[in-house]
Amino acid sequence: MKTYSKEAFVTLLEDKLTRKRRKHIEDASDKDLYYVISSIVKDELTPQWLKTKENYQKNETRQVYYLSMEFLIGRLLESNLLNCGLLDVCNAALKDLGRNPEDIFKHEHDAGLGNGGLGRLAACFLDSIASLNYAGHGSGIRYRYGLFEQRIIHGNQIELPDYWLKEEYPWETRKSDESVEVHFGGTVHMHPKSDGSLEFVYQDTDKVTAVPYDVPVVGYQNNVVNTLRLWSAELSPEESDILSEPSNQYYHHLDHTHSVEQISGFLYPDDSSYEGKELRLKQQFFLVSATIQGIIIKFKRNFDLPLTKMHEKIVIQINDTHPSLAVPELMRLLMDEEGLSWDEAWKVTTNTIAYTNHTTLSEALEKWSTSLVKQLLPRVYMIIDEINERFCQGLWFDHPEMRDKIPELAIISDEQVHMAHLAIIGSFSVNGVARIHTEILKKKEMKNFYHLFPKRFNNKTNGITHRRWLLQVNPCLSEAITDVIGPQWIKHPNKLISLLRYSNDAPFLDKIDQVKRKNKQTLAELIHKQTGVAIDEESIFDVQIKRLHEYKRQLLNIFHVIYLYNELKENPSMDITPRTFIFGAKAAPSYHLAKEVIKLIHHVASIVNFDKGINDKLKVIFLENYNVSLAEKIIPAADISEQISTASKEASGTGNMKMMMNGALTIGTLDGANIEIRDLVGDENIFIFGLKAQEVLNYYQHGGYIAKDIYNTDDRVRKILDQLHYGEFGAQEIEFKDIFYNILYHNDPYFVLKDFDPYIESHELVERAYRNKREWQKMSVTNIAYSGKFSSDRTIKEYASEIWKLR
Ligand code: 26V
Repeated sequence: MKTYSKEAFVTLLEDKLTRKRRKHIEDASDKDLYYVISSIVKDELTPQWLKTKENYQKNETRQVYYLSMEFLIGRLLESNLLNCGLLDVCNAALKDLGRNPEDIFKHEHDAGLGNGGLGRLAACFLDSIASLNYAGHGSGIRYRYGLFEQRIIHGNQIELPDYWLKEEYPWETRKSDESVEVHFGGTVHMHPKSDGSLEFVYQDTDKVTAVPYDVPVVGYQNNVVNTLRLWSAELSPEESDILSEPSNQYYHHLDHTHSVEQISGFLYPDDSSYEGKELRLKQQFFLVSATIQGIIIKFKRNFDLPLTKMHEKIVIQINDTHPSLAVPELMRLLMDEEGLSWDEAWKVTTNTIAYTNHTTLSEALEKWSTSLVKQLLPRVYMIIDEINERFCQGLWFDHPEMRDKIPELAIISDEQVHMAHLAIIGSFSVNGVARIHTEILKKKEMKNFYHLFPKRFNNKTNGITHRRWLLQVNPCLSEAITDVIGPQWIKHPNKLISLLRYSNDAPFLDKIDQVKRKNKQTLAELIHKQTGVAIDEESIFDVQIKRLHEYKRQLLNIFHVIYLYNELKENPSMDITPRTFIFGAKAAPSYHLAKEVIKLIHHVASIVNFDKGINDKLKVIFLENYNVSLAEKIIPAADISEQISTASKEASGTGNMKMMMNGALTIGTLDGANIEIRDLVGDENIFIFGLKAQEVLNYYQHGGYIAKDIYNTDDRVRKILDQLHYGEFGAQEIEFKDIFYNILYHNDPYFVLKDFDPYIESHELVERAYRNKREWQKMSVTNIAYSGKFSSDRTIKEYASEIWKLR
């Protein structure tokens, strides 16, 4: 891409401002500048975007499509400037003009088209695919409403709609000429054809037009621009014409319009429990059908190959089971629309689709009722049924040792379609997202499938884009790193390992310390502005930011805070390093216990933060509306990263990687990717505590443990729980009975009490370690040095070479 001098950039800016907004720079608002700079970036990248497409066409490049119901992309202006190589000059130009870049960037609405880890992973992957020069595209839904905006009122979470498209979204381009039609409902009729085969004719279906909106995905300074295609549901043009004709069916049509547009209406905000909602199934099919139709159209246009060879050029990675209808839909399109036989279509399908699993939580496993699938997608259901029949017969004849397992393995059983089974059976690769997670899939959750298809299973430990999560969000740390090891780490994050040579270098350690202090100061200002609470910048910033879920155990964290508070009340002169506990978390709107925990955190904050008796040694901060942009502010300032899930439950985690990369030390269980972090940095550079996965699984197998025993024997625990139950803890009118009962009478399903003591002990080690600043800085540098492995560049290279077979 072009380079500009500062002066040239200012001229460009002025020129654009007058032409696009009819303003001089002095009169331009930050929002004007936001739109104008975005437009400059778009102009810059458009030729490369076209060229990238042409290159793929000309070279008939093999391509991957990453299908996901969620892309949590956050803001794009700053990262696009960075990747186009324009960030420095833009910042310098703005500074000359007396403008603050941050004030401008924040006019972009944070695109929250995802719930959490799974959606953010998809966004990081797109960045790495483009930056590594791979031909890969994202395909998702252009929800009119993203993940809800969280407000807290008296400690209660309130959800507000996130109408992110209220104003123009400068990054998208509507491509109506590439629209396709998606059909729902109706009936299927079979007609014998002259060659003896059957023709399937659909009648009385509801037609929905899928209109693509393309968002550019800019590679890091490599002239590659790939595409994230987001589909929007609209009424078909003929049907919208009907609305303008006089008719006594007007309201009927209006109602129909509404139900069509609903399909891309909003993102489902629940990532903790599966609910068989018809609209969600419609969304899934809408995404899958539109995407695969688009793929087939392009394949026929760009490749000089028959569709029986589609898998030689195309691979479709499905992000969890949410897009697993890709299996029957690809079958349907190849057979009914393209005339392939069952066997030909099956060969293509099972060589094209690859599936990533992101959770072993049984409550998140997708199962759709057969009656719903039959009614909404009659032909697709016939195909699922046939896949199931053939699979079960194959088991019966080819695997007599598995005969008694057929009901467990079938796609259809108990009048439900088991989407994970469909995904495994219909794909050539099944991967977990961290080593332990994949092992649990192979040995436990998907044991029988692993027995049948051992070669299909593989691990791809997650990663994050170090460009956004280090280079962009922590420019001072990045500069300090570059000063000592040079800039190669930016293209080759593994080079961060050279930092180990500086883990005893006093000037470098001082520099790292200075940067952390500055980042903490900045966060402290934000916290003060948002919450009114003044925090001690010298205190340990102890951070837990992630969705609120019982298994992630924010409850264990707040119990630790209550414990410290109780100790300080008993012994106000106790010598502890001041701590600031920072939380950010959205609860699914219908997740009662999760909302109770949010309320508890606020309640504890309201007492602890204002108690003069503890000399400001503890502060509890809950930052409202945790999202990508807020994460970007918090992560560079973290000293401690809380990764304390019940072992075996967190598939990988990615926040752990982001904080490690920014020099925070992890306190965590041996779960998900924490294990791989520990393996690299060594026990002396991480705080590991608590039950191990195998111990947790053993307990589950034997009906859990007796939580009451701990309540009865550990005074600290009993005190905390009694404070919750009997309202002694601060205001009398607030009680947390549901939390109390869940722990004591539902037997603490996530082992909060069981891990309480080791957690407290581990925190004591943290506290002690922090007192030795030099040692702490060394540990911090060691963590940064080893974090290169967790760049999504490494992950994507593994996907590309082992699954996608891309050049
Ligand atoms: C689950 C569900 C359940 C059914 C209804 C809708 C819905 C929507 C999203 C989800 C997401 C659950 C899976 C998930 O987010 N897993 C997370 O994936 C991260 C990326 O691999 C990983 O780091 C986290 O450990 C894992 O919890």
